[in-house]
Amino acid sequence: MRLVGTDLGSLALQSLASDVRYYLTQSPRQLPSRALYDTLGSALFDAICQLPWYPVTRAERRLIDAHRAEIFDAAAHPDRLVELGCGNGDKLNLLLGPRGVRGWRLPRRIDLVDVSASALSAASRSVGEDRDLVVVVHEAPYEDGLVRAADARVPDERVGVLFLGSNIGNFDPPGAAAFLATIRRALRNGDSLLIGADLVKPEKELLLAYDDPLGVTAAFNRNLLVRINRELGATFDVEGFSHRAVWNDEASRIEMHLVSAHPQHVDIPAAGLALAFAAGETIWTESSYKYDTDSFDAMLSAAGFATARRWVDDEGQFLLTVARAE
Ligand code: AVJ
Repeated sequence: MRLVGTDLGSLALQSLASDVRYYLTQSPRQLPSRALYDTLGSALFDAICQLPWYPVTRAERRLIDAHRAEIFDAAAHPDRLVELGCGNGDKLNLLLGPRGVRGWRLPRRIDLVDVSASALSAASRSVGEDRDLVVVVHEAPYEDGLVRAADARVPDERVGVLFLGSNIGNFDPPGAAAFLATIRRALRNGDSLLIGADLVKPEKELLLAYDDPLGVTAAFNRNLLVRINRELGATFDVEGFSHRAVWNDEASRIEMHLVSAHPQHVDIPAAGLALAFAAGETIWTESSYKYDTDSFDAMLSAAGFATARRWVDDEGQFLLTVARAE
C-alpha cells in the first residue's frame, strides 16, 4: 500500500476554538459533536461500539458481512472509495473482505476522511495492510474531505462514497438533506453511496444505548470538556457537569447534553470567552436522529439518489442502503 496525507494539527486547533466560540454562545449553549473525537474521545467511542447496550455498530457490521458481494454489485464495483467519518476503519475492513481472496475485485484507491488524527492513522494502517491499494487520508470535516477526494478524481473512474455508522444521524433533517445533496453534487451519474442509518426503536432501548450502565457514554460526552480544558486552556469543572441523554420523540432524535450541577464561571482563553453557567444549565453536545425506512428512502431520492438495494437486520435495528447517483 501507499499512504498519502497532510498534517493539519494547528488548523484543527483553530477550528476547535472557532467552533467553541460560535456554538457555546448560542442559546441554548451547544458544542458540535465532531469535537467529541480527540484521541481519548475516539477510544471511548470505540468502547461504546462494544457495549451490549449499543446495537448500532453490531447491527451494521452483520449487514455488511452478510451482503458484501451484493453491496459491491449494487454499487457497480467502484474504482475508488471515499469514506466519510471512517473512524478506526473496522467497517471498511469488513466491507473489503478477507485479505488475499482471489477473484474479488477491489477498488484501487481509498480516500479516508475523518476529524480524528488517531482514528485516521489506525484506519489507514489496517485498511492498507496486505492489500494492493492506495490509501489517502484527509484530516478534515466531511465536506472539505469530500471536495479534496473528488478533486483528485481521474476521468472514467467510478466512485463509491461510504457514509456508515449512522453518522448521518448527527445532522438535523434540513442539514441531512443539504449534506446528501452536497455528496450528490460531488458525484457523477453511475457513482454510488453506501449509507447506514439507525432505525427508531423503543425509547427504553435508545436511552440505554446513550446512557449505558458502565458510564462509557457519559465519559465520552464529558471528555469534550476535558479536551477543551487541555487544548484551549479552559477551566471547566469537569466533575461539575453530568451526562444526560434524552429521547425527543417529536424530532425523532436522541440528544446528549452536559448539565452543570452548580453555578460556575468558565474561562476559555484560546476562544476568548468568559462564561457564567447557572445551576442546571445545559450544553447540547449531540443529536442522533433515528429513521424509518420509507422516510430515509424519500430523503435519498430528494437528494438525487435512487435506492439500488437496501437491507434491514432481523431485529429491525438498522438500515443499510446502496443508492445510485442518477
Ligand atoms: C457515531 C454519531 C453514529 O450517534 O450513535 C454514540 C455517536 N454518541 N454514543 C451515534 C454516539 C453517543 C454515534 N455516531
